Amino acid sequence: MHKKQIFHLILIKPTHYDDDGYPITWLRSHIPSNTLAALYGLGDDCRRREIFGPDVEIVVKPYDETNTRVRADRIAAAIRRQGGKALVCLVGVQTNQFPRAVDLGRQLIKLGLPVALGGFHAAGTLSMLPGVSPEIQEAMDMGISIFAGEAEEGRLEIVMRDAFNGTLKRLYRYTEDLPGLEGAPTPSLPAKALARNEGRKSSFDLGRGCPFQCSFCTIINVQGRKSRFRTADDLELIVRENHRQGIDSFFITDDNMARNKLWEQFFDRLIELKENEGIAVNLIIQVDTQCHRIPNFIHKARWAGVYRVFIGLENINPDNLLAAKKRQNKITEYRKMLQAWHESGASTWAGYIYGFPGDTRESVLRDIEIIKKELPLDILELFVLTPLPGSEDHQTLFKQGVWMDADLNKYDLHHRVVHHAKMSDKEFEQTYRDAWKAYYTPEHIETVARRHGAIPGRNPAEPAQFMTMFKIMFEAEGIHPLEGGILRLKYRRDRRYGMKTDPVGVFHYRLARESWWKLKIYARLAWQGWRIGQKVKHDPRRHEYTDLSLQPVIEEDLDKLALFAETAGGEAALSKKRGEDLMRAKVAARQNLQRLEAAE
Ligand code: B12
Ligand code: SF4
Repeated sequence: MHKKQIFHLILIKPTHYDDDGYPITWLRSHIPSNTLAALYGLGDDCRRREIFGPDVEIVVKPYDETNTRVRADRIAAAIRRQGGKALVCLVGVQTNQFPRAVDLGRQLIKLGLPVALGGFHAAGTLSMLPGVSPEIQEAMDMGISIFAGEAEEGRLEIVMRDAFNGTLKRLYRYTEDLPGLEGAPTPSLPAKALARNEGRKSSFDLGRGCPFQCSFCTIINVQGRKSRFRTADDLELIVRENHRQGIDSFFITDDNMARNKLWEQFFDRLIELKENEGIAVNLIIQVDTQCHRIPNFIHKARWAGVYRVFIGLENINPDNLLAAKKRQNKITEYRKMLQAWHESGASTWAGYIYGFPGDTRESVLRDIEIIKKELPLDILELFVLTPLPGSEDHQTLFKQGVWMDADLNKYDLHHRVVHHAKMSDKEFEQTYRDAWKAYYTPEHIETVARRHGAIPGRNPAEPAQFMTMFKIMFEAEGIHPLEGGILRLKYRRDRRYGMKTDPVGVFHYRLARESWWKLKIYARLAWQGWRIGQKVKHDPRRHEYTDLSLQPVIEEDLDKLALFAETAGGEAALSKKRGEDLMRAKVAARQNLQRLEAAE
């Protein structure tokens, strides 16, 4: 029988280096990469359509370096063994992953494999900066093909065809031409790859692009300000395909589900699948701070299966929000919005950006205390305000020639890469660490557990466990908790290009010492978190618990809250809100009068 030729499509989502230069890889990661899933879906579609004809079999293999050690030599050896042609794609490369991706590219090219690299760093830089930036030029000179833009509408196919014909271009630029998503091949990953994630979760996106203009954000300059969406049929297909593999838990990666104009159709379709066929899903979504004002949004989200929401709170100081052009965030709505989610039984996780020009050590630590006391929030994710290539902030600093750290590995929102206007570098970094510590105290973990314990049916041990995991990642692993996982893996030979490889004994001695030190922190904090959870769970009076953050929002009392009285611009925000409320009341009264007059 005629043997088919193989075309190997290798998809690698690179990780980035820790401060010692070792790739951050785990035995199990928390959430699968959506970019990897998106490209796997597109590659699989090319396989099904037999784009190289019936004599060529396309084999697609995904690697997520956050949960799998990537060995360039083994990949090359496997391809040699099976024969055929290949393309290695380094996918979804963010700025902080660019150095690692290039190091992998260097190894793969040396082994004779064609390599293409795409993702937010390439797309963001090429969209916002003049010409081609030096690190991208360097990668191209090394032989890596750079892809900037999105891969739908046949673009991955173009790159694959060029690789097949040995005519890969140095640069593929689609930044100005954003593809539609309706009916596009949907994100998916094989069950074997998903099994490397804790809890067998998968992820997908239902929309891309955002109409807002936050100056720190890269999304608008890469995915555009016009939103593009998948359809409810696409969603159903994704859910059914995954359900067949036993996967019913998903992270929908859209930056803001509440701004997706099809949100109701999506939720309705999921509710139908649940009620009519018993296909029930568990969902994590991202929303904005105004989502509770959309009639039925929270109710339907919960019914559809949403159990956790990521909220782009960003800051509680209106002056900071204004400086970042995040005008849509109204601190006057934060409490109502968080209460609405909390009462619905969902878990609330919010991002908080630190490092605005107006921030001081005192203001930041005070804000953390206000959040703890007045907002019913579970997880607070602190991020260092970072001029990410692709954002307006980065473009402005670049044009002004302001110093920005040249080490892209640090652009993980967990390191300082610029100087702050009011704090020294040392004070800035110390304040960041102290802000994390200030939120994740045992007392506050207990408070959050109690807030959940007061809701019938909620397990208070759950938030205590999550908060403890965040604390452990920060304190023991020294990384941002969003990059965390289960059991860190470290390999002597995988150290960052240009850093020395430690001799066998030295590396293992250091690893053993470090592991022992970490183990002690894990044990102490896990025990502490478990005890808090159990204490609240078994408290017979837990349903009676209440505190200021859970009290109904009474308009007249708003100015008593530190959220408005003590934050920069808080009072102005409150009086603006009252002005707007007054205007709305006046318009309503006028309309009412007109109606009455018309009736007479
Ligand atoms: C979901 C998400 C996460 C999830 C990731 C898990 C998951 N399920 O994917 C979580 C919450 C863990 C996360 C964490 C972080 N994230 Co994040 N995240 C996102 C988000 C919201 C969606 C990513 C996504 O799936 N996009 C859709 C995919 C399909 O688009 P894409 O990646 O661009 O890929 C397309 C094209 O680029 C192209 N393509 C990509 N690669 C290649 C390669 C080749 C060869 C080709 C041909 C094409 C191609 O094809 C794809 C399909 O069209 C984006 C914002 C956004 N809207 O994209 C931020 C974003 C990617 N994250 C960002 C950052 C900074 C981080 C963190 C460092 C922050 C932190 N400290 O938490 C960490 C890093 C963790 C890590 N190891 O990745 C930044 C990156 C900016 C930059 N220039 O670096 C973004 C853009 C948000 C922002 N702040 O501006 N993130
Ligand atoms: S930060 Fe969020 S709301 Fe702001 S522009 Fe980016 S995606 Fe839109």
